[in-house]
Amino acid sequence: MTLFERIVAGEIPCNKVHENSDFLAFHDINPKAPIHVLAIPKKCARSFQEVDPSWMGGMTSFIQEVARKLGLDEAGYRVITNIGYDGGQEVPHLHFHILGGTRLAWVDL
Ligand code: DGP
Repeated sequence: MTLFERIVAGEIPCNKVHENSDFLAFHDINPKAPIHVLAIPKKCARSFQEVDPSWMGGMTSFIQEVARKLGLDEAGYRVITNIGYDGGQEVPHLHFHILGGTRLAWVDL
């Protein structure tokens, strides 16, 4: 079971932002911006590379709802998904970082 599956199951607590039958959003434990929320599918895919594309419509709508709920939709925000080792992915359960609350700098390489 992945860490995020354990959060979905309620075994590990989270600071929940939004939820429906397929997706969950909660605050990141180690925020990199004033607002840093993770949006995940409850059914695990390891990463964006492995997700069934038919899930992405629902995932997109869910992220838009989360952004509206957080009040980010007008000012703007950033969505990032890290994929695999070179992508810096630590938790092998597809998740989208939703970052905002300030003017974000572009990433340093
Ligand atoms: P990534 O590097 O893309 O796999 O991002 C994993 C994120 O998950 C990272 O920003 C920190 C966050 N995280 C790790 N463990 C926990 C946890 O137990 N609770 C919460 N809320 N976030 C976690």
